[in-house]
Amino acid sequence: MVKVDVKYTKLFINNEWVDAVSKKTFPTINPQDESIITHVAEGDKADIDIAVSAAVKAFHRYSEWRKLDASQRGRLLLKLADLIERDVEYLGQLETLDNGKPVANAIGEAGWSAQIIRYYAGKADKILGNTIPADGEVLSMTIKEPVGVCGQILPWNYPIPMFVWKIAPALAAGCTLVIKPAEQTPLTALALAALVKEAGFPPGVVNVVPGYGPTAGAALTNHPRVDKMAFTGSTEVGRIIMSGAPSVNLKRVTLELGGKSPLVIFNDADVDKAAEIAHRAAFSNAGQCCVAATRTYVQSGIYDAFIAKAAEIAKKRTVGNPYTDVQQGPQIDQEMFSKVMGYIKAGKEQGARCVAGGDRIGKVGFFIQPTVFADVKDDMKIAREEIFGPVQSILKFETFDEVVDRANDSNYGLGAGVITKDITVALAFVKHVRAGSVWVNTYEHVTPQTPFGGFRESGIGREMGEEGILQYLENKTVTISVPKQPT
Ligand code: TXE
Repeated sequence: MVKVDVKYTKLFINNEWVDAVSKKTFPTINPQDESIITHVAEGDKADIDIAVSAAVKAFHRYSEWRKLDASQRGRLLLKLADLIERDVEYLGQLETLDNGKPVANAIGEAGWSAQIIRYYAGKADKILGNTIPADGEVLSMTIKEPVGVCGQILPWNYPIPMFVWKIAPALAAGCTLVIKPAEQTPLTALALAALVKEAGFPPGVVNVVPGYGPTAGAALTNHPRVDKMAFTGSTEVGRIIMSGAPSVNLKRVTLELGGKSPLVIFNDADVDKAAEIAHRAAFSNAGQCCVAATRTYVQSGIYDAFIAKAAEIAKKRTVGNPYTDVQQGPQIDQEMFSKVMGYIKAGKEQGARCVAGGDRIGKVGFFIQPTVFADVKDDMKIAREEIFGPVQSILKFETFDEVVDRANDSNYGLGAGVITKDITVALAFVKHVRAGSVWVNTYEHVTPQTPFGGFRESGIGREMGEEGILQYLENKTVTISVPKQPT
């Protein structure tokens, strides 16, 4: 077992490390062996109130933060990116301890996060308004201003990238933040908070309050001084935030929620390549990925060959100690482990054909075999509900129209993919599928430059790219009297 030094376990408010007002702490668990890594200060309403006050003060019009030039905000973000890169190995190892993902992936995600920060650093002084040829004797223009104090609630599946997706556009825009990391993975958020301070962000601009959802998360959501909530997590909690947050003060809400994304493979695809893409699309991050392609539709002409290949790849997938060279670590916690095992049981009971995996691995730690179900029918639970584990469901189809209808028959609409050599079929699929991201002959290619988010119950708003920063800006229309002819 690798020894990782856990340096920060307190709340981060006003650039200081403080205990919770209640002095309470909660344990964070190592999913590899179910041991307690450490105890972390447990924020609650009282702590959220203090953190929001700090963020409100930091947003005051004469605060150090508000008086910075936009380009200086960009420079602070660039410094933060450099510090993340400096500590990339440590951050990755800490992430693996808390989350269980393979350390190479965790380090890769930390490095990628630095790139995301750089993208938004460059945007800080390129936030442009318009001049508008308005009717009348006026000059009109728009100014884009930061939305204000933002609450950001994070999930546990990609703790470092999720922290960065949230803070980078918000800070480039000039907002101040209170962040609640997921209770399963508070450690890297706190390590990143230390880097925020080291980079030179003024006190109160970024505050991190670990704690539980119904307490700290709800207090943030319902706080009247919070101007906007950004949330990534389950559709169930997304609904709570959507109904709760605006009812207090009409705060803005953006949501990145669950999915049941279809990947459609046509007869003309290279079976081996398609099976590899589909495998990564279903199993990356142990299937704990909002955009995981959990409905693999395969056309009848290549169906049997595809299943044989999909099962072969899944059986070769290496699962184990995430500090070693494996492709998959444990699931995040006991609850998710039990939930995923329940779906595997349901798949078997409802008559899907299990062609790989189907069981847990070992007796300690939340490890699950990469599992492939063939002959899945549209009404089975494993075809309809988000499993969030290493389970691939393969369904057979005959025609284009049939598969598009079936792909769209979901309340979700996060991602979709198509694999074909026929550009006409690919573009028709792009046009007709209802999803926020559509990939052609690839999958889950997500970049800082491209917006990400969902249709329907997969979310509201977009993160990343130009759209990502717009979610943290308000539009101010300015109209100035300018006579057409001076008197
Ligand atoms: O999510 P929750 P959980 C999906 C996935 C998974 C399911 C449940 O299907 O099986 O959600 O996972 C905070 N007010 N995704 O239970 O509960 C919570 O503390 C305010 C998809 O982990 O939504 C945490 O910080 N906040 C997903 C965050 O919400 C509340 C990633 C997410 O937790 C709250 C994770 C409340 N009442 C799970 N209750 C994705 N889109 O990538 C909880 N929270």
